[in-house]
This record gives sequence, C-alpha cells and structure tokens, in this order.
Amino acid sequence: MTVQERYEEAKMRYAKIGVDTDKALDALKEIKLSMHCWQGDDVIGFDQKGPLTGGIQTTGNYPYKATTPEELMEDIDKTLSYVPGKHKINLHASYAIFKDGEWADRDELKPEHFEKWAEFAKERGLGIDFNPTYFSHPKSEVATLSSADEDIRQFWIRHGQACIRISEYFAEQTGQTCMMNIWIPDGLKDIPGDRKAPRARLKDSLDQILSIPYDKSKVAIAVESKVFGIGAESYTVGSHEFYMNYAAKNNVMCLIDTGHFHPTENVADKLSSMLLFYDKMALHVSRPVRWDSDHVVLFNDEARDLAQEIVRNGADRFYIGMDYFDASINRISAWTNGMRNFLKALMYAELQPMDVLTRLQDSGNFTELMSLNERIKMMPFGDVWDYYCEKNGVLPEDEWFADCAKYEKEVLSKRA
Ligand code: RNT
Ligand code: ZN
Repeated sequence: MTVQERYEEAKMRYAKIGVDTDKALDALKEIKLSMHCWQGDDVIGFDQKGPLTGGIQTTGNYPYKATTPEELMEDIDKTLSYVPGKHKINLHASYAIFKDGEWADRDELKPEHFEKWAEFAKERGLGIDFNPTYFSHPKSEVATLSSADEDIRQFWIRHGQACIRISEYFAEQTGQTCMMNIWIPDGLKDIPGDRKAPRARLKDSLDQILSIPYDKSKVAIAVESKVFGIGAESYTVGSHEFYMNYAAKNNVMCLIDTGHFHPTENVADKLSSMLLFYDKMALHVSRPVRWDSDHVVLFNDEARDLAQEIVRNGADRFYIGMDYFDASINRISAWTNGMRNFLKALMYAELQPMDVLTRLQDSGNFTELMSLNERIKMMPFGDVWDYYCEKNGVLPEDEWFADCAKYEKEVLSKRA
C-alpha cells in the first residue's frame, strides 16, 4: 500500500469518530515551532571562550558538535530538511557573529552582529526569535539583573535593551514577529539572607529594560521562570510567582518551560488557566527527567497533553519554542527527534474529536468519555503522519535516520 492509500484508509476511519483529517493537517501546517540554535553546539555560542554557566548543563561527549557559524547553519539546514512545515529559529545573543578582529561585549551588541543570521533566515523564509544571554559571561557569575552590584546590574540592563533593538531588527528583516524571551540564572546555592531585595532589583531592572520604546507589533517580550538551577538550589530570584505577576502587570508574556516546575506538576494543566488572563503566552518544550535535564522531547504523554492544550486553547495564542540540549547523541538527530515528536503530538491533538469529547463531559457521560479517549489511542495516526511528511517533502519515519547517519559519516566526521 502506498502512503497515499494508507492515508485514504485512515481518513475514513477518522471520519467515523468525527474527525476530518484534511482539516487537521491544514491546521497543523499553520503552527510554527521555534527551533533553538543551542542544541547544535551544547549552548556554547560564539562570543565567549568560557564554559556554559548559569546552572544549566549539557551532559555527554558525542563528537562533531558545530563550532563555527557555518557549521551550525549547515546543521540547522540539515535538521530542518527533516521537519515538515515552515518554522522559526531561536537565537541567543551569545550567537553573535563578529567580523574578523571585531568583538562586542553583551551590552554593546548591535543588529549588525546578527546580519548573517537575518540573511540566513530570509533566504529560507524563516522567522527568528531571540534571547538575551545572561549566562556564560564573566559578569554573570554572581548575579545579573538582580545583582547588588549596581555596575553589573546596569551592564545587564543595557544588554536587555540592546537585545530589544536586535529583536526589532529581526522582525523588520523577516517580516515576522520576534519573540524575545528573558531568562536569568540568578539564585542562591544556600539559605538566603534576604529573599526580597534581589527580587525588587530584578523588578526594577525589567522595568528599565522595558522602558525603552519599541514596536510591540514587532517584538513580543516574554519572561521565563524557573524552580531551581544547579548550584542555585535554595533560591531562584525569577520564580514562577515573580514572573507570572510581573507579566500580568506589565503586559508582557509569561514563558512556561516544561522543565521548570516540580517533576510531578502537570505543566499542560496551567495553560487554560493562564490564557483566561493573557492574550498570548510562550512555551519552552523540553523533557525533564527527574530534574530540569533538558532531554530530547519524545512523543510521550507529557508532550501529547501539552499539545492538546495548545490546540484546544488555540495554537495561534502560543509562541512555541523548543528547549533541550543533549550532548550524548548525534545532535542533528536530537534536534530532529524533538521537533518531529512535538509536531506529532500537535497532529495527534488536531486529530481528536474535540466537540464530541466536550459534549460527553458536559452531559456527564464519563463512561463514554473514557472509552472514546482510549479508542483514539488506537487510531491509525502513523499513516496520517507519513502522509504529512510526504506531502511536505520530508523523509518519512523509517527513512530520515539513515540519511542523518549518512550526514554524520560524510559531513560531520570530516570536520576539523
Ligand atoms: C534555562 C532556561 C533557558 C535556557 C536557554 C538556553 O533553564 O530553560 O531557557 O535553556 O535559554
Ligand atoms: Zn527554557
């Protein structure tokens, strides 16, 4: 049976439970994922020589990570060739590309340092999202936007402002909104002497960053909370309560990273509550294993739950970014698996008979609700996925990995 024939058969079966597969695929095509550049080089970037800091960590020593902008771009291209649909790339300020002999510190970064990225995106019709980088820098060792050292705090405020200008530049160049996400690593390893003052300073720093004029139709700012970091286990300045309240009062978005909550908290359950109070919100899709480990996203229950809530609340209300960094496996395959898996989860959500499920709940028919939910799991979802891949000109499930292995052999392993 051809992919097309399998799809036609699946389509008929889905129709029986009230789902129009063509419509589902059209809806899926509209959803953009923001592909994080940092899976390609273990979050190292190009502007500093030092290690990754800030309480986040990549583990593993798989060879062939990208070490130059050219390699990273080549790898992004390869990965995107396996991902159906048109998406965005997500950059960090630390990925500035300087001309020979040139260098600028974080507070002096300018759009010109990101020209190559803008060109890259434009040539491919991709959008760009952006992140100031408040880690892996000599001035970020103790604290950044919450620093008690006024010079350091001002340095990082200027960095945030510089990044707003760069975000505006990206939006102008690509013609798409640039989502700019602020995450800082500030926290304490041990019992704080004062929980309040660092938060008050962070609040003031954010106010100062956001005080510069910028075009809100071009740049959508988000703030990302966290529960704890490595070496900052006892206190996180930018906690969830801090940012959720800050975002609500200052008309910016909350960014929810699925790895930044207690491991047994259901992150998907947060979305419908938050969207009663915000027009839009942002996400970092990651897979925490026991802690914020940033494992590659799988097509698992958590991803399906999250995708379901995205689709039910209206996918156009979300900026969906990927955020994982596995250094123990081929990085192209890590990127590809995560992106494809989350698209599968979104497709799975689009293929649910939402109206029927809602009606069963509203009429108190929980017996049938449970039974239908289980029946859905047995639907020929894979046939629809293969068809979607074929239609979008990307390799199907049973072929992309062999091609990726070939790329490792022919390109990655030949790199200096
Ligand atoms: C860290 C945050 C943050 C980073 C990236 C590199 O805990 O999740 O989003 O992972 O910005
Ligand atoms: Zn994140």
